[in-house]
Amino acid sequence: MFNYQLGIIPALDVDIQKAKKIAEAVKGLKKEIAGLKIGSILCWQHGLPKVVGELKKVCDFPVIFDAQKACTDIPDIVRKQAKVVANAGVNAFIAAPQGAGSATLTAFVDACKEYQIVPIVVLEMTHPEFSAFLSRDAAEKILEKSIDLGVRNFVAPANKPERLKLYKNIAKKKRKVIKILSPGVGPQGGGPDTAVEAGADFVIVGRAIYQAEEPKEEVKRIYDLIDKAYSSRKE
Ligand code: 6CN
Repeated sequence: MFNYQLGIIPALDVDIQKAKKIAEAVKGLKKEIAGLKIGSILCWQHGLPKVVGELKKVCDFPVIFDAQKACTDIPDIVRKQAKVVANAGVNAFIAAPQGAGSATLTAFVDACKEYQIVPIVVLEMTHPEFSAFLSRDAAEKILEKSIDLGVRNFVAPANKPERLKLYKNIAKKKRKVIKILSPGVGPQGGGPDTAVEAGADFVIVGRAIYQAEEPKEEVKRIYDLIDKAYSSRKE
């Protein structure tokens, strides 16, 4: 699914009419858009199958479901959640296992494999004090465990570029290539270009796109920035 080298993932934290309008506006941007991220704001209101169905009527981008946040329960429930998500037509599912531990993460990855959706794992979050209740090396442990389970796609903060470098280096030491999807650009303080320079492969962008007067133009503008940053990046 993420065979792209680089791309933008609009986060559609809006109502369904607006989500469809944005999908319609960007549907021709095949090089720029790597997927669409949907989450609780859309899906608690309208239901996951309906949201996925409506978006797929408009465009054929992969749909990434970010339950904000999943993979937080007992392993049995997490397995069932992955099945429900896959049956709704979702292509990739984001996990945030920070509060749930290793058995839950293992069940999540296993179930994603069984139901043929791509598991994506959040390593650390973008907002201040996110780790107040976590051990210091929680993110590194999640990364190591996830890589061992076969996960290759991760979410890590665009507004903490030094952390992106660290995660890419940990993967390199394990002789694995990972992709990083980075939220936190614009209102959360990160730059799409500085994130890509530091190791992000995809930028997840919510407000900067859906609040723009011309979402399509904003996508093109951001792509231009990340494309230049990628060309100058040293792997
Ligand atoms: O670009 P915005 O700040 O408007 O939105 C960022 C999007 C939201 O959908 C938020 O839930 O990225 C998500 N996100 C994720 C992890 C994280 O640490 N911080 C985030 O903002 C994810 N996935």
